[in-house]
Amino acid sequence: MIKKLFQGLARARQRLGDRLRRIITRRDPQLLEEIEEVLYEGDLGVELTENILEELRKIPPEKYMDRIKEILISILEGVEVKEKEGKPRVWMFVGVNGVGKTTTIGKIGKMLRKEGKRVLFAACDTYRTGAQEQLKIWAERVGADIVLSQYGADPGAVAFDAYEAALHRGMDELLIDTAGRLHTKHPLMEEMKKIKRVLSKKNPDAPHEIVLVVDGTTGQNALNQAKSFHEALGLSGIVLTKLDGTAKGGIVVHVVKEIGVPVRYIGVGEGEDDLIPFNPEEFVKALLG
Ligand SMILES: Nc1nc2c(ncn2[C@@H]2O[C@H](COP(=O)(O)OP(=O)(O)O)[C@@H](O)[C@H]2O)c(=O)[nH]1
Ligand SMILES: [Mg+2]
Repeated sequence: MIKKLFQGLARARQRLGDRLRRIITRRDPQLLEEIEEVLYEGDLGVELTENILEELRKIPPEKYMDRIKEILISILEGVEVKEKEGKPRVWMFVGVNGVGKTTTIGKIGKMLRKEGKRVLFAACDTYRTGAQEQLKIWAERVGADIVLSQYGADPGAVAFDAYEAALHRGMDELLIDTAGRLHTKHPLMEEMKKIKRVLSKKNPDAPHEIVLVVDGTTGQNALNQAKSFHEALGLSGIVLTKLDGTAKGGIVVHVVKEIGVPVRYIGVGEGEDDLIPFNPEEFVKALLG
């Protein structure tokens, strides 16, 4: 896992950690300004960049790297993961088109199956062509059950039926896939709120998890999506995907700092094992080297 994380973040590390180390070793007179530029370009955001610089001004350059690591780790550790119990535990996955929701459900399904859990997938993306089949393939691959639906069906009704089925079949985990775009006049957020409402009516604790999936390669866009989904739904966690092959790994820290929602997993590839449970310290080490 650690090796996979290190490989996945190679480009982000080049852009952030390796550059910082080079600059700090050179000890140019403009050292702090150069660091500022690298941090900013590393997608950490203006405010965090300023905070870090303020801290660096108080210490000698040989301590810079360690201090930057400490600051990033403390931000990432500063948000608490609150896991709710439930049988089934209901997870709703949200996010715009193409960010990796369906793939992430497949990968998390596999992890849960490895823990011996009974897993049901609910295909509530009733909009996108192929969405149902795509989730079905994942279900077969990882040994999960699945509730399918008709294209154009009401996603709230499908989620409700899937919840009933999960209860009836004694499932441990229900993972609900949703659409990133809709055919109805309903805006996406309203539809997502409706699914949430339908589930809570059945059980006030459900959905136990509302997980936003965002594409890490989109930088600032990922942050904006996190803001609006959190406002609308109250997220319990975030998954950042596609961190393999992007230099924008720093966005993870920026999102956590701005939104205050924990990152739970990161995606580092398209395969079924390319999902890594998020660990602040390991992540920062992989990002900065
Ligand atoms: N490189 C990479 N590709 C990913 C990752 N997660 C998902 N993808 C790919 O992104 C594309 C869209 O994924 P999909 O799950 O269909 O997104 P959805 O529309 O949000 O359900 C697919 O080609 C996935 O294989 C990841 O962590 N890394
Ligand atoms: Mg999908």
